[in-house]
Amino acid sequence: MSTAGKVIKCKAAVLWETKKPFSIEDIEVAPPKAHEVRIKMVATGVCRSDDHVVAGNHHTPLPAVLGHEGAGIVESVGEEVTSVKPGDKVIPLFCPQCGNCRICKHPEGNLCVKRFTCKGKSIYNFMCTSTFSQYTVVDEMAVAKIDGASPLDKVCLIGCGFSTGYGSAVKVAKVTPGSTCAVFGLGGVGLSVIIGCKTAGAARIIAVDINKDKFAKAKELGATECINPLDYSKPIHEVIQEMTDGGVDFSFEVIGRIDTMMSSLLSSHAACGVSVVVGVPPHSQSLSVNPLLLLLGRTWKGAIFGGYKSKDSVPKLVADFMANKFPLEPLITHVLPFEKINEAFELLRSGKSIRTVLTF
Ligand code: PAD
Ligand code: ZN
Ligand code: ZN
Repeated sequence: MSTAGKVIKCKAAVLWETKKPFSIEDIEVAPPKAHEVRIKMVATGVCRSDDHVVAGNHHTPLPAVLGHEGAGIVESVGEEVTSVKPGDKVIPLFCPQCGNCRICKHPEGNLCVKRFTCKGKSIYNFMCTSTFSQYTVVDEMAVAKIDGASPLDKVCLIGCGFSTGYGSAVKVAKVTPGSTCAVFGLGGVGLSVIIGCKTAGAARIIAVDINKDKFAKAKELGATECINPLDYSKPIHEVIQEMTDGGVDFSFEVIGRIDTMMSSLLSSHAACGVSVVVGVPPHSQSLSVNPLLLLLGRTWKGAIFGGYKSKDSVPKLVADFMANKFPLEPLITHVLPFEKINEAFELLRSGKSIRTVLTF
């Protein structure tokens, strides 16, 4: 029985207000309009950016269906959709690529400006994706077709955490062979930065976290040293400067805190270091910086989604995963049925999980 053209009633995890659990509700998902695609979700990761919304650190209109690290199968498409068809395996793109705006045409930029004008406050829309639902509708510019043989319960991480971390190392920082790196924060995104640094040939990768339980996995993925700021009486950037003859070549903040963004910046070498902001800071907090920190030659930058143009890059990243160029399995510590979404968030908050994949 075809569902195309009909409203689909299904289960979704609705966040009614901040600082409250999700509730699994019956929602109605409208058929895709022109240029839209309706997707049957198969798996979705749980990312700290979702939890920033629950915690009230990142504002989005509520009630909403969150989730932005998913993978699924196209159920039906609206008029004029040409890049995907029913039955295709796809990854929704929280950082869309319209292909026509100024940023999409820029050789490096990836924050398509069209996203800011798409859609209103509808309950099914968060970050253009809303993957915490059995079905979701996205714009065609926010969906990428991927290899039909790919395991959706793994490649969903390419929808956010993996690509964000890996791209931050290989594409944004452009880590060089033989270099020294420092990675602050060893969650799913930080560990993906480590995978990227290793792939790029870094000689030393210093992993920094206040939860020492994260160190074993960081070492497994390529960290050469692991340090806990709580073990030192002096600031951690001074420790790193001493370990590295003045600072690392590349540093990454992958936590989302103002203080660690400064520690990461100061850990990079004053004359040649590149420091990348990956973590999402709490809204309306800012840093004041002495320009001397940059005047001597440092570079300070940031990017979302690893600097990748999403629609072009996601299929290639999936192909690279299928060709064993990088692993995703070590990042997935838990797999739970979708209904246990609140358990997945508790695992993240308690530091016990890297990525939990929810399956539908
Ligand atoms: P996570 O919560 O799994 O990992 C964060 C890690 O940081 C944990 O291991 C913590 O123990 C550690 N940590 C916390 N506080 C400190 C501290 N003071 N010093 C050292 N370590 C600490 O998160 P994640 O890996 O899912 O995401 C990390 C950040 O990246 C988060 O802010 C998220 O919102 C952001 C993000 N950004 C993008 C992007 O496009 N830029 C995409 C996805 C996620
Ligand atoms: Zn994310
Ligand atoms: Zn665009």
